[in-house]
Amino acid sequence: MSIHETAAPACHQPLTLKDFKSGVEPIWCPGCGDFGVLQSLQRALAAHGRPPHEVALVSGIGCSSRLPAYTSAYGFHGVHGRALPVAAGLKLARPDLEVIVVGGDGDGYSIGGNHFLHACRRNVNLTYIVMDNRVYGMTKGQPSPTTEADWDSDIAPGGSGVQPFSPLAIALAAGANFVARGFALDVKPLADILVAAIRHPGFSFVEVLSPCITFRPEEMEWKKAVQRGALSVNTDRAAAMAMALSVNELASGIIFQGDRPAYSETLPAPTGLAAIEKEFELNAA
Ligand SMILES: Cc1ncc(C[n+]2csc(CCOP(=O)(O)OP(=O)(O)O)c2C)c(N)n1
Ligand code: SF4
Repeated sequence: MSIHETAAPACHQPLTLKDFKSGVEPIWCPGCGDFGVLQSLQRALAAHGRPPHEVALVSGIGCSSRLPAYTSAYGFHGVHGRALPVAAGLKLARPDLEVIVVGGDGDGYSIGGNHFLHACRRNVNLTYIVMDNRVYGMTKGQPSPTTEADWDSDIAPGGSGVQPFSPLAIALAAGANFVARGFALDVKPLADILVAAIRHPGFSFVEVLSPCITFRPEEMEWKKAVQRGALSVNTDRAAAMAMALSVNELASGIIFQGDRPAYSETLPAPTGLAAIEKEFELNAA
């Protein structure tokens, strides 16, 4: 365990993946990569050792954002693109909860892109998992900010012509304290990454390549193409950024573990309600 990790709290009963199942059957298309992410997260939560009632999963809208309903942890299925501010509020109000945010690339990088930047910058102690299938699955196949410029589809014939961005580079530039990429069908390695992300203080970002078998069946080729372990852990942000910009976009592993203090540790000491009221007092005279 590195000096930056928080220890898993002691738990009397060893937890298993089953403890994190809700009994609700996923309605994802058979073969959707999100099944792998669900299983990895359930494994990771069991390994982390906090019981379901101490965990809250927050999501936006999209196929991937349905994930909280499939676990026994608390869940909040909110508004498209707004999961991160909801989760930050929850974590600040209830620091005792393990708060994990999940969603898609459309949800997090497009409509929620602004929140993504500022969540990295604020560094509230959250774990953010993006199931990146490079498409809007739920709304039937529009290109997202990670879709290749020349991806040809009925909705964007010949491709959108817009270059995708690198979520890892953006997270690093904006200040995320832990950055990694996993592959949905590598369940065990992804679970290991998620445990490390959950235990790392501050804002942890895990980009997961999660194939959409319905609108992007060619992504099943990722099983062969993913470059496992091609990312290695940097503690220097500039070195991590150089790696993020130079490696293959299908490279997986942990790329950065930083030591920024989490937002709650950088707040000034509370002054109390009376002092705040005094500060805003209107002078009647
Ligand atoms: C404010 C708002 N705008 C648009 C939508 C329509 N909408 C629902 S899900 C979605 C995109 C889903 O794509 P993504 O987040 O990548 O998730 P996926 O379905 O691929 O898992 C959109 C545009 C919405 N529900 N609310
Ligand atoms: S449309 Fe794509 S992302 Fe949505 S459930 Fe089906 S395979 Fe998964």
